[in-house]
Amino acid sequence: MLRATLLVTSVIGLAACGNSGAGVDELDSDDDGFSNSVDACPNEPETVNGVFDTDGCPDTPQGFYDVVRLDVEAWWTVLLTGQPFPYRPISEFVAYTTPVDTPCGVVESNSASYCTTSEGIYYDSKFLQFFLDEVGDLAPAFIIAHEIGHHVSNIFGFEAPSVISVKELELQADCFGGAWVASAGARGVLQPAAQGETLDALILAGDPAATWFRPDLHGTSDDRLTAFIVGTLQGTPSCTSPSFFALFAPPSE
Ligand SMILES: [Ca+2]
Ligand SMILES: [Ca+2]
Ligand SMILES: [Zn+2]
Repeated sequence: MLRATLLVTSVIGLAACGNSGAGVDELDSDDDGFSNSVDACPNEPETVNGVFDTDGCPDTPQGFYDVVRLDVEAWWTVLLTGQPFPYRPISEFVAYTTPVDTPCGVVESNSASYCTTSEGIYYDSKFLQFFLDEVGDLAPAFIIAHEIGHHVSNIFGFEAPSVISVKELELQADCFGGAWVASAGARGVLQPAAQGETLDALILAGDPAATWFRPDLHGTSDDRLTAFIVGTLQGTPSCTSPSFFALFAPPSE
């Protein structure tokens, strides 16, 4: 577990080279990493996200989620261009604060979910805010990438009943999410993992809280970390291969 965590941390550490920070000698009055010369808000520290935009002004969490969604979808679009199953965008990306009705039923509080019927994603904004505040920006970004990963599984035909198990779908979404995190890190579009922003927390983030901790549905933490690491190191094709599923114990009955 520890070795695996370190491995992934080093992958995400690649993002550090893309951070737009102040030079060593430049004045940064609000100490947000943007020197006054490039900071449109030199006395209001940038929060939420310092890499997707470079103005130095505080961003809204919603704006951050929207940018993550667009980046993940643009990334998939490029990856699947010319492939047998080209990417098609999700139909909607809906924030809620109290449970709302969707074509897949009423969504739960403190969750994020993908609905195959509508091909939409629904998330409790308090749920993402919790991870943003307590873990860091990588956590809600990963949750969004994981949910879009379910959409890609659907495009590929894995969501059809009894193609692969619910647990395998979850691990595949973790793998797809990991592949995006690695890509975002390499492209410098995601703030480097802050101290204390651990992969364990990432792996625990997302989907209905009531079922998240059930290893029979989602895999154990070790399974999820393994799936994430495979995605970060080997990219999306590895997430659909028989050797990927062979890494995990079959779902318990
Ligand atoms: Ca600044
Ligand atoms: Ca900004
Ligand atoms: Zn999921």
